[in-house]
Amino acid sequence: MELKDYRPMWKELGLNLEGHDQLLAVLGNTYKDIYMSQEDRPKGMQYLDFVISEAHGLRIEELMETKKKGNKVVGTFCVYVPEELILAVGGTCVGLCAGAEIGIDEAEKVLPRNTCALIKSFMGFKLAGLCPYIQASDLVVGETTCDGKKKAYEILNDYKETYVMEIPQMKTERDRTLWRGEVVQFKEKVEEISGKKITPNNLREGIKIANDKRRALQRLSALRKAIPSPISGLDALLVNQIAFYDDPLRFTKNINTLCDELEERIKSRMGVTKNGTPRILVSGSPMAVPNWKIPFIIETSGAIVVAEESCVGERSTRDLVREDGDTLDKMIDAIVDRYFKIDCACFTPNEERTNHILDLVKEFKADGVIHYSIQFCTPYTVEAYKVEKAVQKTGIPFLKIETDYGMEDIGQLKTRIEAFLEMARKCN
Ligand code: BJ8
Repeated sequence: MELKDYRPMWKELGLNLEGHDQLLAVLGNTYKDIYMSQEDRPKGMQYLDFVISEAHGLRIEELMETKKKGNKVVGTFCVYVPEELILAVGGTCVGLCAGAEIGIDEAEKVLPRNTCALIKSFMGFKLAGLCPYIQASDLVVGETTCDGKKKAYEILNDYKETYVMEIPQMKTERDRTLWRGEVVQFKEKVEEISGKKITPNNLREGIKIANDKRRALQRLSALRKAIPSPISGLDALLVNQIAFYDDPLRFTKNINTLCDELEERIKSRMGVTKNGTPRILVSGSPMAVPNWKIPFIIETSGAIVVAEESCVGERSTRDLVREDGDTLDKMIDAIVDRYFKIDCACFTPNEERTNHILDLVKEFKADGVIHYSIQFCTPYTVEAYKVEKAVQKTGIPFLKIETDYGMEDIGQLKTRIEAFLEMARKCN
């Protein structure tokens, strides 16, 4: 099959074609090495392979098509941005967080070196002209979560206008009032850029689309409780990563088809590992595409990741928006309540997160917890202390890892993870 030439589209979007070619070459090789080398992958993963292969091609073409029809594309960096409001006006929400080192040299011209890799990566992608999603976005939405992000948006705003939502840092009634005001203001912003009013009817539809996507992801998550697990942690992570930029209706349909296949696998006791393989819960900073380093090391060291307590995982999918609201006000309240439950480490105090990790350990029969923080991510690195204390009480081993997107420490990490898995095996 002849490959389509997307270069005219990339040029029109203002991408740096040479750098972009290099990015695609590196991504293609990494994906082949990490994903295509796995054994016994479910057939349903072919859809995800296809989406990844067309992430900068067909999917961008689709975004350009919808823009031609007058619909808006909104780029976001955080699961706090209510997708329902964007969907209500026929818009598309795309995740802009990046998980690759490429472009970091450019980022370090405007950001301190000791900034977390996720922030440097999205800044680098913009400055080096490598991200077709930010180029295609009609609105970019930042948020006041961690200090690094909120200050970086001030700089990003010089290159691409960035609307910032204020996220409270505590969960009192006063914070909820602030958050409700932010959601209402964001609704008005979405109405302004789209030229469309948000009504109970179109918002109901937006809520349903976003909830259906989350239901499919919850279904996938629940199937990973089976022993042996019918899908690798790497593949499940990929599904959660792609959820941030694929067409939500098509994605939901394909993930439900994948889940049908996994149910069949479970019935015939078919898994991707043998019984007795240590089951690991990974918790912490989000892993944006193509950040596959830690699960790759874990799963090539004889263990399996059974859940991710992270925004690219459980944290962004476990709660639904109530669907019983019959007025716009009640629907907005349902959105406010749902998002207010997100237990990001940017909140204080944040006991919900620790309790949730303990629940996941039980539900997924985890033999060990690996806490992952991106280097220089203060919220998650500091919160790891409390998580460690809580997990230690359960008697299962806990490992704290801090790393960036580079590959230099892969040998050292592998040695530490292998030693940890020895302990996890004893708890198995
Ligand atoms: S709700 S986790 S998506 S803020 S890794 S940039 S926290 S220094 S990404 Fe996040 Fe929203 Fe919270 Fe989720 Fe800062 Fe840490 Fe970097 Fe982070």
